[in-house]
Amino acid sequence: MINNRNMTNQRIGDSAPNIRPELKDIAMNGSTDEPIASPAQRLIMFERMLLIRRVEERLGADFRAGKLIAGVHLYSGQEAVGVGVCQHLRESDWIASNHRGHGHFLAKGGDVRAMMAEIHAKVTGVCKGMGGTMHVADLSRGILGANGIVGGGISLICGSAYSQALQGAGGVSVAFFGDGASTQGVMSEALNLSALWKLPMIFVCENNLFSEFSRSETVVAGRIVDRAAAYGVPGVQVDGNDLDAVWAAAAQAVARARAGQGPSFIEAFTYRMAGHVEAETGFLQGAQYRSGDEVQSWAQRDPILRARTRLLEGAQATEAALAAIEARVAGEVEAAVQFAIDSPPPPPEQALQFMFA
Ligand SMILES: Cc1ncc(C[n+]2csc(CCOP(=O)(O)OP(=O)(O)O)c2C)c(N)n1
Repeated sequence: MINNRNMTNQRIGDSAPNIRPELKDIAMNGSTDEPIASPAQRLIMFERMLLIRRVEERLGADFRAGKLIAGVHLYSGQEAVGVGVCQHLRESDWIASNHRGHGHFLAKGGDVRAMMAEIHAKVTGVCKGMGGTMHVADLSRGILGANGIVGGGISLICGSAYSQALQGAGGVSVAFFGDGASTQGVMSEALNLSALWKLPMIFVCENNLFSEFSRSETVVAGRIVDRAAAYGVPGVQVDGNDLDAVWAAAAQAVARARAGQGPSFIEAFTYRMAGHVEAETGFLQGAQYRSGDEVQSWAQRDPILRARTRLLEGAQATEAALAAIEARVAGEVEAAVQFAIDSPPPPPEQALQFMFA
């Protein structure tokens, strides 16, 4: 049962020790009448999160081995946000992403082989090898794409939400962006317009506590979610490493958008387990911007391990069933990498094919 009255100034989460005080606060204020994902949905989401993690791990390893043509911004650690939100979306709904876009692409149902080939700049890639890691897009599945312009996806999603509002068919548009992007002017413009025109838009801020190598508190003034309140847009803060909490918050936001009640804002606290970009060790030259202890403390709150434990504790899956999923995902990733390696690069004449209309 979806309860929209929880959308204002609510905090949804699970008990979570060893975390920052404000997250503990969020974790302790869970409402009791949240909607709950079914066991079948939880299993689907577990598999999707695992696929994202294994893809990102493989891309990181392949980058370090010199097998990729560009640095990749990995989504490891943040999987519960993309998956918990996208589980509510239809293929015809739209999402827009940021530079950390592989996870959003896969969470929305993008094809892993076509994404892998795109990242390897092969003609079989989802953008024919012309876009690469920061432009994985598939319009046929409602994926407007990753985006190298911080905050760029927020304005794109405003446009798709406007078209959905005109169509009146209950479509929803979701913008995923980081805490750093929330400081861009475009977020205020989008909040204003979407509130004014009651657009079916959901702002999902993945607050992973860093903007590149700067801690969020040195870049962002105040609480990000409070910016939504200034425009009368209901907002929630959630523990973004808690799949159930993200799923519950997204259930309410999506229902509100489909019912024509306007935009919602979700600020999901999470942590990126990888570097800002896989190439960073080269240009940081040994400089540290976060401690090993901090990374370790977040590893203990791994969203995939937490989802796995809950499935087992709730008797919703057996070890054998989860092991079968893990083996299937490993095979899928291996097949995607092989597909990318075996595919040819784009032919030279393609370079001009998509330049002019
Ligand atoms: C308009 C713009 N400004 C600056 C950059 C450089 N830049 C790339 S990623 C990034 C940090 C973004 O931080 P955040 O939005 O929190 O996302 P995260 O990397 O933490 O996922 C910056 C400043 C850019 N790509 N585009």
